Amino acid sequence: MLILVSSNHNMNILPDHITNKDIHNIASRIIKGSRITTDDAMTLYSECELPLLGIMAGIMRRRINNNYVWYNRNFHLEPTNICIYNCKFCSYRRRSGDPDSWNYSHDEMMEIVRRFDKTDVTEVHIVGGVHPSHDIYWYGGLIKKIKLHRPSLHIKAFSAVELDYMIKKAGLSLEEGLTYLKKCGLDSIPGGGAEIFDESIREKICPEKTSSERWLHIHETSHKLGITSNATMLYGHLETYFHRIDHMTRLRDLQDKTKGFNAFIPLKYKKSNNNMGYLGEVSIMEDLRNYAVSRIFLDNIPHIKAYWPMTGKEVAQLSLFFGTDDLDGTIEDTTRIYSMAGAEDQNPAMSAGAICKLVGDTGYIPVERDSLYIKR
Ligand code: V47
Ligand code: SF4
Repeated sequence: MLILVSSNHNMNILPDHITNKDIHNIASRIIKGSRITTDDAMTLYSECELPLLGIMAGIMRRRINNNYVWYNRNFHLEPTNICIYNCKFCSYRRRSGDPDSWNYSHDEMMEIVRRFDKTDVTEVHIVGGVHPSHDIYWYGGLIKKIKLHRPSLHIKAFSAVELDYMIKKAGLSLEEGLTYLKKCGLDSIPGGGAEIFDESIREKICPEKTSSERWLHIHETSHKLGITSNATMLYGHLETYFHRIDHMTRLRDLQDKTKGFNAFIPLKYKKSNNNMGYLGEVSIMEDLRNYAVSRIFLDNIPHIKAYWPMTGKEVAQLSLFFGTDDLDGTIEDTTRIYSMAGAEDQNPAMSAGAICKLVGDTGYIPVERDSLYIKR
């Protein structure tokens, strides 16, 4: 028997053949609604059968998100792929002058924004390389123009790495820089640049980049200023389960303090066209395991996002049975980050109707949201 309700109303979700006492114990705590520890997370990662992980993550996702799967109508704006850094996993960055590099002017980007004028997109996601010549006033000017043109468009912009550079370059404190951008029209911050927080792994894969401590401090400061954000985790490269749990622990601790994270987005390392390709990629089973453990562990972050341009549509759909509840958005073929890293969808775009069908086929209920997860 798979599911049985005992006389003391403590549901036993374990198949009879699971005899691991630790897993029994963790499952009963998940059912009761208690938080799992870092040791529990290690046990789940390394010893728990995948179907059972899916059941436990399903209990968590229903508690937090009912049977809903959230999506929005959005497009990306990627100002440049020229970057002062050279992260080893990055397939996107180019040197200035490279024929594959781009560096759009404000006018060119406003042209992209205007392309969506007659459509019902609600969000623009702006992220790109860290260009040495662009300062906070250049970025502030851009988002002011977008807001002036379309005030209702939510601007989710600039990874903590871009923010770090532009704010330092201007000689401003974090509070001053973020307050200035908020006044220009910044509504929320995406989750990029987190990679993996463990300093020894970070040193190997992106040594020059904003430190983990600074990344967390930027998000903490933005939360204090009322700017909510997302958090990512790049996995499937040199890190071990220990490093993933450390990463999520730092996020869970910060979220306990600020409650400013909307979503957690695990990003699987993709091997094409970068300097770490020799590592290959982890399996889809590993993706599902990782989604499930993150849903169970991060009990205080409301949404776990399956970013379909990275996973592919089918894995995103499957992940809904392993704790994810958010599929990001329609994207409108406006991002290059994952196509350049070898994602199967080279022109990522999905209509709202196609997203609803993809979700509906699983039995979950698709819900269109705004950028702050309010039903539209
Ligand atoms: O920080 C770069 C990742 C991130 C590769 O907040 C790679 O809603 C895998 O942050 N393989 C940027 N990943 C994208 C990002 C993001 C994406 C979707 C939604 C949101 C959100 C944020 O892309 C980088 C890095 O972790 N990345 N190269 C690669 N080869
Ligand atoms: Fe630059 Fe971002 Fe690529 Fe790193 S991941 S090289 S910061 S564009």
